[in-house]
Amino acid sequence: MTDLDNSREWASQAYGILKQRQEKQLQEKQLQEEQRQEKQLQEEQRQAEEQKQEFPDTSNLKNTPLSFKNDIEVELGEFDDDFTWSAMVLAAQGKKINQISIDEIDWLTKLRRGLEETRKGFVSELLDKYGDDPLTPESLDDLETLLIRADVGIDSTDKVISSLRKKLNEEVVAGEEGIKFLKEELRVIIDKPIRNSGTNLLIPEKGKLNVWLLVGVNGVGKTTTLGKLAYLSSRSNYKTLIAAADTFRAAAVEQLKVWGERSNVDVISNQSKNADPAAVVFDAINSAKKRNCDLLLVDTAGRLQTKNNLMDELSKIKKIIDKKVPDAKVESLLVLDASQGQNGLKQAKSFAKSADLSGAIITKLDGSSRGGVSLAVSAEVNLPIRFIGAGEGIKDLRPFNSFEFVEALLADR
Ligand SMILES: Nc1nc2c(ncn2[C@@H]2O[C@H](COP(=O)(O)OP(=O)(O)OP(=O)(O)O)[C@@H](O)[C@H]2O)c(=O)[nH]1
Ligand SMILES: [Mg+2]
Repeated sequence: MTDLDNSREWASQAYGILKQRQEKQLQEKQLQEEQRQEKQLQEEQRQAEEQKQEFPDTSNLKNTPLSFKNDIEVELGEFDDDFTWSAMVLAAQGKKINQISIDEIDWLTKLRRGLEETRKGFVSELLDKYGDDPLTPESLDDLETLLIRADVGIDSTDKVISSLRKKLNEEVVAGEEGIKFLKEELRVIIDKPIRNSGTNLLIPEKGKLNVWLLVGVNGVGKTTTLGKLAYLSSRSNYKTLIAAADTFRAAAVEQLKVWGERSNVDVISNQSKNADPAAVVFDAINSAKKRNCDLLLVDTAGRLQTKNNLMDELSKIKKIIDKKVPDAKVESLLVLDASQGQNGLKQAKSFAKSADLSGAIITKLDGSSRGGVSLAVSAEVNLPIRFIGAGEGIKDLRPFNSFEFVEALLADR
Protein backbone atom coordinates (compact mmCIF):
# COMPACT_ATOMS: atom_id res chain seq x y z
CA MET A 1 0.00 0.00 0.00
CA THR A 2 1.19 3.50 -0.81
CA ASP A 3 0.79 6.15 1.84
CA LEU A 4 -2.02 8.50 0.77
CA ASP A 5 0.04 11.56 1.62
CA ASN A 6 3.13 10.52 -0.26
CA SER A 7 1.43 9.82 -3.54
CA ARG A 8 1.60 13.17 -5.31
CA GLU A 9 4.53 11.98 -7.34
CA TRP A 10 2.57 8.84 -8.25
CA ALA A 11 -0.40 10.97 -9.28
CA SER A 12 1.80 13.17 -11.44
CA GLN A 13 3.24 10.16 -13.29
CA ALA A 14 -0.22 8.64 -13.70
CA TYR A 15 -1.46 11.93 -15.16
CA GLY A 16 1.35 11.95 -17.73
CA ILE A 17 0.61 8.38 -18.80
CA LEU A 18 -3.13 8.97 -19.08
CA LYS A 19 -2.62 12.18 -21.05
CA GLN A 20 -0.34 10.40 -23.52
CA ARG A 21 -2.79 7.51 -23.82
CA GLN A 22 -5.65 9.91 -24.46
CA GLU A 23 -3.73 11.86 -27.12
CA LYS A 24 -2.87 8.62 -28.88
CA GLN A 25 -6.52 7.53 -28.81
CA LEU A 26 -7.55 10.91 -30.18
CA GLN A 27 -5.08 10.65 -33.05
CA GLU A 28 -6.29 7.12 -33.84
CA LYS A 29 -9.89 8.31 -33.77
CA GLN A 30 -9.08 11.21 -36.09
CA LEU A 31 -7.35 8.87 -38.52
CA GLN A 32 -10.31 6.47 -38.44
CA GLU A 33 -12.70 9.36 -38.99
CA GLU A 34 -10.70 10.62 -41.99
CA GLN A 35 -10.65 7.13 -43.48
CA ARG A 36 -14.39 6.77 -42.84
CA GLN A 37 -15.14 10.12 -44.49
CA GLU A 38 -13.03 9.27 -47.49
CA LYS A 39 -14.82 5.93 -47.90
CA GLN A 40 -18.17 7.63 -47.52
CA LEU A 41 -17.25 10.18 -50.17
CA GLN A 42 -16.25 7.45 -52.58
CA GLU A 43 -19.47 5.56 -51.86
CA GLU A 44 -21.55 8.71 -52.38
CA GLN A 45 -19.84 9.42 -55.67
CA ARG A 46 -20.48 5.86 -56.76
CA GLN A 47 -24.16 6.09 -55.78
CA ALA A 48 -24.54 9.48 -57.47
CA GLU A 49 -23.23 7.93 -60.65
CA GLU A 50 -25.74 5.10 -60.39
CA GLN A 51 -28.76 7.24 -59.57
CA LYS A 52 -28.02 10.20 -61.78
CA GLN A 53 -31.61 10.98 -62.71
CA GLU A 54 -33.41 9.33 -59.80
CA PHE A 55 -35.01 11.06 -56.86
CA PRO A 56 -32.79 10.53 -53.79
CA ASP A 57 -34.05 7.96 -51.31
CA THR A 58 -33.57 9.28 -47.78
CA SER A 59 -35.63 6.65 -45.97
CA ASN A 60 -32.58 4.91 -44.50
CA LEU A 61 -31.40 8.11 -42.78
CA LYS A 62 -33.95 7.55 -40.00
CA ASN A 63 -31.93 4.64 -38.73
CA THR A 64 -28.71 6.52 -38.19
CA PRO A 65 -27.78 5.60 -34.63
CA LEU A 66 -27.66 9.13 -33.34
CA SER A 67 -27.83 7.88 -29.77
CA PHE A 68 -24.27 6.65 -29.95
CA LYS A 69 -23.13 10.21 -30.30
CA ASN A 70 -23.93 10.54 -26.61
CA ASP A 71 -21.37 7.92 -25.80
CA ILE A 72 -18.42 10.30 -25.77
CA GLU A 73 -15.34 9.11 -23.96
CA VAL A 74 -14.56 10.93 -20.75
CA GLU A 75 -12.02 13.70 -21.20
CA LEU A 76 -9.05 13.85 -18.90
CA GLY A 77 -9.37 17.09 -16.96
CA GLU A 78 -6.64 19.19 -15.39
CA PHE A 79 -4.02 17.79 -13.06
CA ASP A 80 -5.70 19.36 -10.11
CA ASP A 81 -6.76 18.50 -6.59
CA ASP A 82 -9.51 16.18 -7.88
CA PHE A 83 -7.05 14.25 -9.98
CA THR A 84 -4.46 14.04 -7.22
CA TRP A 85 -6.96 12.80 -4.67
CA SER A 86 -8.47 10.19 -7.05
CA ALA A 87 -5.05 8.95 -8.11
CA MET A 88 -3.98 8.71 -4.46
CA VAL A 89 -7.03 6.62 -3.59
CA LEU A 90 -6.24 4.26 -6.47
CA ALA A 91 -2.57 4.09 -5.46
CA ALA A 92 -3.50 3.31 -1.87
CA GLN A 93 -5.34 0.23 -3.14
CA GLY A 94 -2.15 -1.00 -4.73
CA LYS A 95 -3.11 -0.10 -8.31
CA LYS A 96 -0.19 0.23 -10.69
CA ILE A 97 0.17 3.48 -12.62
CA ASN A 98 -0.44 1.86 -15.99
CA GLN A 99 -3.51 -0.02 -14.72
CA ILE A 100 -5.68 3.00 -14.05
CA SER A 101 -8.13 4.52 -16.50
CA ILE A 102 -9.62 7.94 -17.06
CA ASP A 103 -13.03 6.46 -16.25
CA GLU A 104 -11.84 5.51 -12.77
CA ILE A 105 -10.41 8.96 -12.11
CA ASP A 106 -13.57 10.56 -13.40
CA TRP A 107 -15.77 8.36 -11.23
CA LEU A 108 -13.78 9.00 -8.03
CA THR A 109 -13.87 12.72 -8.71
CA LYS A 110 -17.64 12.51 -9.07
CA LEU A 111 -18.01 10.41 -5.95
CA ARG A 112 -15.97 12.74 -3.81
CA ARG A 113 -17.80 15.78 -5.13
CA GLY A 114 -21.11 13.96 -4.73
CA LEU A 115 -20.43 13.22 -1.10
CA GLU A 116 -19.37 16.79 -0.44
CA GLU A 117 -22.80 17.64 0.91
CA THR A 118 -22.68 14.66 3.26
CA ARG A 119 -19.26 15.63 4.49
CA LYS A 120 -19.99 19.34 4.57
CA GLY A 121 -16.31 20.02 5.05
CA PHE A 122 -16.65 18.72 8.55
CA VAL A 123 -13.52 16.62 8.48
CA SER A 124 -11.35 19.49 7.34
CA GLU A 125 -13.07 21.68 9.90
CA LEU A 126 -12.25 19.14 12.53
CA LEU A 127 -8.64 18.88 11.42
CA ASP A 128 -8.31 22.67 11.23
CA LYS A 129 -9.76 22.95 14.68
CA TYR A 130 -7.66 20.32 16.35
CA GLY A 131 -4.78 19.96 13.90
CA ASP A 132 -2.45 17.37 15.27
CA ASP A 133 -3.65 17.97 18.80
CA PRO A 134 -4.90 14.87 20.52
CA LEU A 135 -8.59 14.14 20.14
CA THR A 136 -10.71 15.11 23.11
CA PRO A 137 -14.12 13.91 24.32
CA GLU A 138 -15.41 17.18 22.87
CA SER A 139 -14.08 16.37 19.38
CA LEU A 140 -15.71 12.96 19.69
CA ASP A 141 -19.01 14.75 20.18
CA ASP A 142 -18.35 16.69 16.97
CA LEU A 143 -17.65 13.47 15.12
CA GLU A 144 -20.78 11.91 16.50
CA THR A 145 -22.79 14.86 15.20
CA LEU A 146 -21.26 14.46 11.74
CA LEU A 147 -22.12 10.79 11.56
CA ILE A 148 -25.69 11.27 12.75
CA ARG A 149 -26.16 14.20 10.40
CA ALA A 150 -24.95 12.07 7.51
CA ASP A 151 -27.61 9.46 8.41
CA VAL A 152 -25.11 6.81 9.36
CA GLY A 153 -27.68 5.65 11.91
CA ILE A 154 -27.61 5.52 15.70
CA ASP A 155 -26.38 1.92 15.97
CA SER A 156 -23.38 2.32 13.71
CA THR A 157 -22.51 5.73 15.10
CA ASP A 158 -22.59 4.41 18.68
CA LYS A 159 -20.42 1.49 17.71
CA VAL A 160 -17.80 3.60 15.98
CA ILE A 161 -17.69 6.35 18.57
CA SER A 162 -17.39 3.93 21.48
CA SER A 163 -14.47 2.13 19.78
CA LEU A 164 -12.80 5.49 19.32
CA ARG A 165 -13.53 6.48 22.93
CA LYS A 166 -12.01 3.22 24.09
CA LYS A 167 -8.90 3.92 22.05
CA LEU A 168 -8.80 7.44 23.47
CA ASN A 169 -8.87 6.10 27.01
CA GLU A 170 -5.91 3.89 26.30
CA GLU A 171 -3.69 6.22 24.30
CA VAL A 172 -3.27 9.68 22.89
CA VAL A 173 -4.90 9.91 19.47
CA ALA A 174 -4.00 12.78 17.13
CA GLY A 175 -6.71 14.28 14.88
CA GLU A 176 -5.55 12.64 11.66
CA GLU A 177 -4.98 9.32 13.34
CA GLY A 178 -8.50 9.52 14.74
CA ILE A 179 -9.94 10.01 11.26
CA LYS A 180 -7.88 7.08 10.00
CA PHE A 181 -9.22 4.90 12.78
CA LEU A 182 -12.74 6.09 12.07
CA LYS A 183 -12.41 5.17 8.40
CA GLU A 184 -11.25 1.67 9.32
CA GLU A 185 -14.18 1.20 11.69
CA LEU A 186 -16.67 2.35 9.07
CA ARG A 187 -15.18 -0.03 6.54
CA VAL A 188 -15.58 -2.94 8.94
CA ILE A 189 -19.31 -2.16 9.25
CA ILE A 190 -19.87 -1.76 5.54
CA ASP A 191 -17.81 -4.81 4.58
CA LYS A 192 -19.50 -7.21 6.98
CA PRO A 193 -22.55 -8.11 4.84
CA ILE A 194 -20.35 -8.21 1.75
CA ARG A 195 -18.02 -10.72 3.41
CA ASN A 196 -20.99 -12.72 4.72
CA SER A 197 -22.40 -13.00 1.20
CA GLY A 198 -19.22 -14.75 0.09
CA THR A 199 -19.01 -12.55 -3.02
CA ASN A 200 -16.90 -9.42 -3.05
CA LEU A 201 -18.05 -8.18 -6.39
CA LEU A 202 -21.39 -8.94 -7.99
CA ILE A 203 -20.83 -10.03 -11.57
CA PRO A 204 -22.91 -12.33 -13.78
CA GLU A 205 -21.87 -15.96 -13.42
CA LYS A 206 -20.72 -17.37 -16.73
CA GLY A 207 -22.40 -20.44 -18.19
CA LYS A 208 -25.87 -19.78 -16.80
CA LEU A 209 -28.61 -17.21 -16.97
CA ASN A 210 -28.31 -14.51 -14.34
CA VAL A 211 -31.49 -12.61 -13.53
CA TRP A 212 -31.22 -9.36 -11.64
CA LEU A 213 -34.47 -7.86 -10.38
CA LEU A 214 -34.42 -4.18 -9.52
CA VAL A 215 -36.97 -3.37 -6.84
CA GLY A 216 -37.74 -0.32 -4.74
CA VAL A 217 -40.31 2.40 -4.15
CA ASN A 218 -41.33 5.06 -6.68
CA GLY A 219 -38.71 7.32 -8.14
CA VAL A 220 -35.63 5.96 -6.36
CA GLY A 221 -33.86 5.39 -9.68
CA LYS A 222 -34.62 1.75 -10.61
CA THR A 223 -34.98 2.33 -14.34
CA THR A 224 -32.00 4.69 -14.56
CA THR A 225 -29.86 2.22 -12.61
CA LEU A 226 -30.97 -0.61 -14.86
CA GLY A 227 -29.96 1.45 -17.89
CA LYS A 228 -26.52 2.06 -16.42
CA LEU A 229 -26.15 -1.63 -15.51
CA ALA A 230 -27.06 -2.65 -19.07
CA TYR A 231 -24.29 -0.39 -20.34
CA LEU A 232 -21.76 -1.68 -17.82
CA SER A 233 -22.53 -5.33 -18.50
CA SER A 234 -22.71 -5.12 -22.29
CA ARG A 235 -19.47 -3.14 -22.30
CA SER A 236 -17.95 -5.93 -20.25
CA ASN A 237 -19.04 -8.42 -22.95
CA TYR A 238 -21.91 -10.08 -21.10
CA LYS A 239 -24.81 -10.85 -23.43
CA THR A 240 -27.51 -8.73 -21.84
CA LEU A 241 -31.28 -8.38 -22.20
CA ILE A 242 -33.81 -6.10 -20.50
CA ALA A 243 -37.32 -7.07 -19.34
CA ALA A 244 -39.69 -4.11 -19.03
CA ALA A 245 -41.79 -5.52 -16.19
CA ASP A 246 -42.96 -2.12 -14.95
CA THR A 247 -46.33 -2.27 -16.68
CA PHE A 248 -47.99 0.22 -14.32
CA ARG A 249 -46.45 3.36 -15.73
CA ALA A 250 -47.19 4.07 -19.39
CA ALA A 251 -43.89 5.81 -20.12
CA ALA A 252 -41.73 3.16 -18.44
CA VAL A 253 -41.19 1.09 -21.59
CA GLU A 254 -40.17 4.12 -23.66
CA GLN A 255 -37.76 5.21 -20.92
CA LEU A 256 -36.16 1.75 -20.94
CA LYS A 257 -35.92 1.64 -24.72
CA VAL A 258 -33.87 4.83 -24.70
CA TRP A 259 -31.45 3.25 -22.19
CA GLY A 260 -31.44 0.01 -24.21
CA GLU A 261 -30.47 1.91 -27.38
CA ARG A 262 -27.66 3.72 -25.61
CA SER A 263 -26.05 0.46 -24.57
CA ASN A 264 -27.16 -1.58 -27.58
CA VAL A 265 -29.23 -3.94 -25.44
CA ASP A 266 -32.68 -5.21 -26.52
CA VAL A 267 -35.77 -4.58 -24.42
CA ILE A 268 -38.54 -7.18 -24.13
CA SER A 269 -41.88 -5.51 -23.42
CA ASN A 270 -45.61 -5.81 -23.77
CA GLN A 271 -47.16 -2.53 -24.80
CA SER A 272 -50.76 -3.47 -23.99
CA LYS A 273 -52.33 -1.63 -21.10
CA ASN A 274 -52.07 -3.35 -17.70
CA ALA A 275 -50.04 -6.23 -19.11
CA ASP A 276 -49.07 -8.81 -16.52
CA PRO A 277 -45.48 -8.10 -15.35
CA ALA A 278 -44.89 -11.82 -14.78
CA ALA A 279 -45.94 -12.49 -18.40
CA VAL A 280 -43.34 -9.98 -19.62
CA VAL A 281 -40.70 -11.80 -17.56
CA PHE A 282 -41.93 -15.10 -19.02
CA ASP A 283 -41.38 -13.79 -22.59
CA ALA A 284 -38.05 -12.23 -21.64
CA ILE A 285 -36.76 -15.53 -20.21
CA ASN A 286 -37.73 -17.30 -23.44
CA SER A 287 -35.80 -14.72 -25.48
CA ALA A 288 -32.85 -14.81 -23.09
CA LYS A 289 -32.64 -18.60 -23.39
CA LYS A 290 -32.92 -18.51 -27.17
CA ARG A 291 -30.19 -15.91 -27.42
CA ASN A 292 -28.00 -17.61 -24.86
CA CYS A 293 -27.87 -14.48 -22.70
CA ASP A 294 -25.68 -14.10 -19.63
CA LEU A 295 -27.74 -11.45 -17.90
CA LEU A 296 -31.43 -10.53 -17.84
CA LEU A 297 -32.14 -7.21 -16.12
CA VAL A 298 -35.72 -6.84 -14.89
CA ASP A 299 -37.22 -3.39 -14.29
CA THR A 300 -40.15 -3.46 -11.88
CA ALA A 301 -42.77 -0.93 -10.88
CA GLY A 302 -42.29 1.35 -7.89
CA ARG A 303 -43.68 -0.76 -5.15
CA LEU A 304 -45.13 0.59 -2.00
CA GLN A 305 -44.44 -1.87 0.76
CA THR A 306 -47.84 -1.08 2.23
CA LYS A 307 -49.58 -2.37 -0.90
CA ASN A 308 -49.46 -6.09 -0.54
CA ASN A 309 -50.66 -6.72 -4.05
CA LEU A 310 -47.47 -5.15 -5.39
CA MET A 311 -45.35 -7.41 -3.19
CA ASP A 312 -47.41 -10.36 -4.47
CA GLU A 313 -46.55 -9.27 -7.98
CA LEU A 314 -42.87 -9.52 -7.15
CA SER A 315 -43.19 -13.03 -5.74
CA LYS A 316 -45.15 -14.04 -8.84
CA ILE A 317 -42.24 -12.85 -10.99
CA LYS A 318 -39.86 -14.87 -8.85
CA LYS A 319 -42.01 -18.00 -9.15
CA ILE A 320 -41.98 -17.72 -12.95
CA ILE A 321 -38.19 -17.46 -12.92
CA ASP A 322 -37.84 -20.46 -10.58
CA LYS A 323 -40.15 -22.52 -12.73
CA LYS A 324 -38.69 -21.63 -16.11
CA VAL A 325 -35.01 -21.45 -15.23
CA PRO A 326 -34.48 -23.26 -11.92
CA ASP A 327 -30.72 -23.06 -12.27
CA ALA A 328 -30.72 -19.31 -12.92
CA LYS A 329 -28.71 -17.12 -10.57
CA VAL A 330 -31.29 -14.68 -9.25
CA GLU A 331 -30.41 -11.43 -7.48
CA SER A 332 -33.07 -9.19 -5.94
CA LEU A 333 -31.49 -5.80 -5.62
CA LEU A 334 -33.16 -3.10 -3.58
CA VAL A 335 -32.62 0.33 -5.07
CA LEU A 336 -32.42 3.09 -2.45
CA ASP A 337 -32.27 6.83 -2.95
CA ALA A 338 -29.55 8.19 -0.62
CA SER A 339 -31.27 11.55 -0.36
CA GLN A 340 -34.16 9.89 1.46
CA GLY A 341 -31.91 9.14 4.43
CA GLN A 342 -33.67 7.39 7.30
CA ASN A 343 -36.79 7.02 5.18
CA GLY A 344 -34.79 4.88 2.79
CA LEU A 345 -33.65 2.81 5.72
CA LYS A 346 -37.26 2.20 6.72
CA GLN A 347 -38.07 1.10 3.17
CA ALA A 348 -35.12 -1.26 3.21
CA LYS A 349 -36.28 -2.82 6.46
CA SER A 350 -39.79 -3.40 5.28
CA PHE A 351 -38.73 -4.72 1.85
CA ALA A 352 -36.25 -7.04 3.52
CA LYS A 353 -39.15 -8.53 5.48
CA SER A 354 -41.41 -9.30 2.52
CA ALA A 355 -39.08 -9.56 -0.46
CA ASP A 356 -36.20 -11.95 -0.44
CA LEU A 357 -33.45 -9.39 -1.04
CA SER A 358 -29.85 -10.24 -1.82
CA GLY A 359 -28.29 -6.80 -2.11
CA ALA A 360 -28.72 -3.05 -2.31
CA ILE A 361 -27.89 -0.33 -4.79
CA ILE A 362 -27.60 3.21 -3.43
CA THR A 363 -28.45 5.97 -5.91
CA LYS A 364 -28.30 9.76 -6.00
CA LEU A 365 -25.20 10.00 -3.84
CA ASP A 366 -24.47 13.16 -5.80
CA GLY A 367 -25.86 16.22 -4.14
CA SER A 368 -27.33 14.32 -1.19
CA SER A 369 -26.37 15.15 2.36
CA ARG A 370 -27.35 11.72 3.58
CA GLY A 371 -24.87 9.40 1.90
CA GLY A 372 -24.13 7.87 5.29
CA VAL A 373 -27.35 5.90 4.99
CA SER A 374 -25.28 3.32 3.10
CA LEU A 375 -23.69 2.42 6.42
CA ALA A 376 -27.04 2.08 8.12
CA VAL A 377 -28.21 -0.26 5.33
CA SER A 378 -25.16 -2.45 5.88
CA ALA A 379 -25.39 -2.41 9.68
CA GLU A 380 -29.12 -2.52 10.28
CA VAL A 381 -30.51 -4.41 7.29
CA ASN A 382 -27.44 -6.53 6.72
CA LEU A 383 -27.54 -6.05 2.95
CA PRO A 384 -24.37 -6.04 0.87
CA ILE A 385 -24.15 -2.87 -1.21
CA ARG A 386 -23.43 -3.94 -4.77
CA PHE A 387 -23.42 -0.75 -6.81
CA ILE A 388 -23.60 2.97 -6.17
CA GLY A 389 -24.89 5.72 -8.44
CA ALA A 390 -23.80 9.33 -8.38
CA GLY A 391 -25.39 11.09 -11.35
CA GLU A 392 -27.85 10.69 -14.18
CA GLY A 393 -25.33 9.79 -16.90
CA ILE A 394 -24.78 6.31 -18.31
CA LYS A 395 -21.37 5.98 -16.66
CA ASP A 396 -22.46 7.27 -13.27
CA LEU A 397 -22.75 3.84 -11.68
CA ARG A 398 -19.97 1.67 -10.35
CA PRO A 399 -19.54 -1.56 -8.44
CA PHE A 400 -19.34 -0.70 -4.77
CA ASN A 401 -15.89 -0.39 -3.28
CA SER A 402 -15.89 0.29 0.46
CA PHE A 403 -12.38 1.74 0.50
CA GLU A 404 -13.22 4.34 -2.13
CA PHE A 405 -16.58 5.09 -0.57
CA VAL A 406 -15.21 5.73 2.91
CA GLU A 407 -12.28 7.77 1.56
CA ALA A 408 -14.74 9.95 -0.36
CA LEU A 409 -17.10 10.19 2.60
CA LEU A 410 -14.38 11.40 4.92
CA ALA A 411 -12.05 13.14 2.47
CA ASP A 412 -10.31 16.03 4.15
CA ARG A 413 -10.37 18.43 1.25
N1 LIG B 1 -28.86 13.08 -9.46
C1 LIG B 1 -29.20 11.82 -9.68
N2 LIG B 1 -30.39 11.53 -10.19
C2 LIG B 1 -30.72 10.25 -10.41
C3 LIG B 1 -29.83 9.17 -10.09
N3 LIG B 1 -30.45 8.01 -10.40
C4 LIG B 1 -31.66 8.35 -10.89
N4 LIG B 1 -31.84 9.68 -10.90
C5 LIG B 1 -33.03 10.46 -11.32
O1 LIG B 1 -34.13 10.12 -10.52
C6 LIG B 1 -35.34 10.22 -11.25
C7 LIG B 1 -36.15 8.95 -11.12
O2 LIG B 1 -35.44 7.91 -11.73
P1 LIG B 1 -36.12 6.58 -12.31
O3 LIG B 1 -35.00 5.72 -12.78
O4 LIG B 1 -37.18 6.90 -13.28
O5 LIG B 1 -36.74 6.00 -10.99
P2 LIG B 1 -37.67 4.70 -10.83
O6 LIG B 1 -37.35 4.10 -9.52
O7 LIG B 1 -37.54 3.83 -12.01
O8 LIG B 1 -39.12 5.38 -10.78
P3 LIG B 1 -40.55 4.64 -10.98
O9 LIG B 1 -40.41 3.75 -12.16
O10 LIG B 1 -41.48 5.77 -11.20
O11 LIG B 1 -40.82 3.92 -9.73
C8 LIG B 1 -34.92 10.53 -12.69
O12 LIG B 1 -35.06 11.90 -12.92
C9 LIG B 1 -33.46 10.12 -12.73
O13 LIG B 1 -32.73 10.84 -13.69
C10 LIG B 1 -28.54 9.52 -9.52
O14 LIG B 1 -27.69 8.68 -9.19
N5 LIG B 1 -28.29 10.84 -9.35
MG1 LIG C 1 -38.93 3.05 -13.31
